[in-house]
Amino acid sequence: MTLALSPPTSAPPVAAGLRCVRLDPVAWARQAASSPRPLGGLGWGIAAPGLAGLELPVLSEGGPLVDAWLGQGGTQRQGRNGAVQWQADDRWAFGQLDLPDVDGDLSGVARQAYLDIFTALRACGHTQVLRLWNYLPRINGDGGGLERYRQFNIGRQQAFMEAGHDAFEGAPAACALGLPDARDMPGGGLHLRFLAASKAPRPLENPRQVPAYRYSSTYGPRAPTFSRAALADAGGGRVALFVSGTASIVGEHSVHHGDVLAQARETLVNLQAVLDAANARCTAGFTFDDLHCTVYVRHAGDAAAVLALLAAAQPGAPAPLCVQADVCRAELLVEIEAHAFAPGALA
Ligand code: 3EB
Repeated sequence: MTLALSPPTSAPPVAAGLRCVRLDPVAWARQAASSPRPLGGLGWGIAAPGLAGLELPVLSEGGPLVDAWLGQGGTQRQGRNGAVQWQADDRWAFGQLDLPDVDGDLSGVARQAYLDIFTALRACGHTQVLRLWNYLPRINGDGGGLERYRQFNIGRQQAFMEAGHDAFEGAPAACALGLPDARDMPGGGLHLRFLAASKAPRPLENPRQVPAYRYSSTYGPRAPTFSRAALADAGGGRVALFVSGTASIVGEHSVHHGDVLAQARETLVNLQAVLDAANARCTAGFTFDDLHCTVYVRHAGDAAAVLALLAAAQPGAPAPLCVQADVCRAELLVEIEAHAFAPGALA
């Protein structure tokens, strides 16, 4: 008898080292039950076994999926510190924190969330953050005298400084997006995800932009705490590039107000500048086609035009994920983040 086996379309390679695979929910469940188990994942539009979902509408074809982060394999440890749950192997850790929404000042919640992350990093033995993902509801809303994103930035920077982590140069690659207003939904609160290692990554900046941690008080009393990108050794003779959320900002100012296509084009120029910065610091020779992108659009109706522009810039790349989310400045209509892996070494 012949068994009809489904093709192993989303089966991850067995190669050693850090990698990320985009899995449909069925493939995620299979991967979560086999070896190596993922260190963790970002559940785009879904909650799955062992995975708190990010309740963002998925606009790209294929629907909800999971970005699964796989590490060394081998022995895994897991733990809980404060509100953080983490899973680690000998080289990497992935953690998540999911808190209920608050209506009042977010700065205290953000500070405590980050202090919990730093405690978890010490507990799991991988104290260096490679990448952070931040999601909060009503990011552009008023939290009581100050925009909620700006309150978040106050608490985040405070925690970095209190815990002795670099709040300026050397801050991790990150993104910060708004969830749809969903106070009554289980997924409506603060959601943080992080990937960490024992060795600090190499932070990168974009010469077209002021470092975000040096933004003036025009954009809030405390600056956001992130670098434009980071390079890290991914094992197996490969380099990992983590590109932070990238938008239509030149210097420190948002440009092309009200014009999503012009914003998307400016974002691509910024992404190229980050690729150039990366290629000056490693031998990988990253190109646009290497970028596994996630596209955030404020308005669902803008997705098709932005995706067409991106597809033209990276004809050889895997199809990007596109989700609807609020971007952290009210005038920004689109933001793109990415990760890439390529053979090479840090230089
Ligand atoms: C910007 O360049 C756009 O607060 O962690 C991008 C990436 C943005 C990360 C963050 C914010 C963050 O300022 C917004």
